[in-house]
Amino acid sequence: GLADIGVVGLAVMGSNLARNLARNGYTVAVHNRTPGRTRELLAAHGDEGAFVACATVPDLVASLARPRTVLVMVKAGDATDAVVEELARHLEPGDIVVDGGNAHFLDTARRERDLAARGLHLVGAGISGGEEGALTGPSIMPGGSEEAYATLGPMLERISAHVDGVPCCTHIGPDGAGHYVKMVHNGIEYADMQLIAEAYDVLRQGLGLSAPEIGEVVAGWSTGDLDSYLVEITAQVLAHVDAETGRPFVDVVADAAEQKGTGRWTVQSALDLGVPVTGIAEATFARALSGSAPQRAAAREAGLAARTAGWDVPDTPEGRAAFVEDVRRALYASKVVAYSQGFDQLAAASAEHGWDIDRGACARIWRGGCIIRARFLDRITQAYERDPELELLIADPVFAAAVGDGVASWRRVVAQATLNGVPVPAFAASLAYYDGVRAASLPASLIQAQRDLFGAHTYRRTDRPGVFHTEWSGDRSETRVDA
Ligand code: 2AM
Repeated sequence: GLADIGVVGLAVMGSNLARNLARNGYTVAVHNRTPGRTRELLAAHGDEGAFVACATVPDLVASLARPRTVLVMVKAGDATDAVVEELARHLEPGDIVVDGGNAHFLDTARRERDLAARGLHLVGAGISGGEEGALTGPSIMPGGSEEAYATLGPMLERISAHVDGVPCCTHIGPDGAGHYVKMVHNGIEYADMQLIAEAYDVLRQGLGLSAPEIGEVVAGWSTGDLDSYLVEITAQVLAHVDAETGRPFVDVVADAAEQKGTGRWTVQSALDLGVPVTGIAEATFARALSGSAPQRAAAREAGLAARTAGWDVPDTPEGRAAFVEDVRRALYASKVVAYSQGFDQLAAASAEHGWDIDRGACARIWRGGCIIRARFLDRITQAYERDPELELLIADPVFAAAVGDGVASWRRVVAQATLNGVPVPAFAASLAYYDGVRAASLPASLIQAQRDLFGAHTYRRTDRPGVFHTEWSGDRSETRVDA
């Protein structure tokens, strides 16, 4: 019979998704530019299900049932354009091309327009979960048309992770919406990782704990609010000992974090939308700072030193336990703020592009399969069920109470870290955001006055309506300029 779906690009992600589809009973046509990879896949895993090896794109297209559905898993950028274009030349109206790579959402929107003009569907699908998730059940964020989702959705939902029997896959919205949500997912992942790293650093420097000791503390966090994949793997990493030196593994890993770009894209888009995603931005910048070897060397050589105040932690079991609990609460509060900011960005992008993104559904499909999977995403889904138009996640009663409970701890941790020269950019930025967004008044009044003085940019008044300008270089009289 004809194949249910084709997979083009059989590097690890493509191969594992093809295997996942085959293991779920689909007949999968597979093709790779270099035929060796196709042969290897069939030799190693051909017995897991029904595969149809295809030497060429026309062979692949000929082997598929209609409407034909082809999942493209090649490098983002030029390779995706080349493969999508070759497929488009051989497909027929109504057929569906799925880009499962990490494309920029604007590229996805462009490709969708190009294919739509030829009667074809392009679906940009964000896929999270790494190699393991691709094989056993990832979180999948498909964009594209309703019509394409009707054919594609059931297959993707079946191979996705499931939590409480609910698939971690839903139709996100038209054109680039799926890749956009995946991008913000990755941005949130940057923030989450940075926050955990800051908690580790504070425990290490504040209490003098070793990496394995902190690993035990972090493992204990898995039973509470912080229960998540990232916390779980952090405990594993911190417990790991380097075989060669016998030292804790994190002590032999170079402290220069790399990035592939989705965090940067998230922040770039947030700047365009005017959404303050300070947790994600600080996490992205922290990676950049860590990798700025010449600047770090120059700062060390210049002797830029912290004049530290000393840690205010009673050297008793109770005092140390209280400090650990402060760090745990600071981490949770910062994390809630970082997620709140990310969901704010989703709302702004959805409004800007007319995508109608359901934020509760995004939280729901992130509960399993993906890197930020966590128990607390259930609470986010519930918050958006209570109020689908929720203006601010931390204004939801449950989250407002949770953050409120942690705020004293949060302030103590940021203050102590700052007094002792330990950088906590994401903790501090999240706390500053919290204080900014809840403030009854902000010094933005002074900014507006400054802008009016140097650029006649005008201002509004607190006591009456209208737009005003003061003649700063003249008699300082005020005129209403909107009348
Ligand atoms: P290859 O095995 O022939 O290199 C990840 O690099 C995947 O993308 C691989 O399957 C790779 O195929 C594929 N790929 C990269 N560039 C490509 C291109 N221009 N055309 C087709 N496949 C490409």
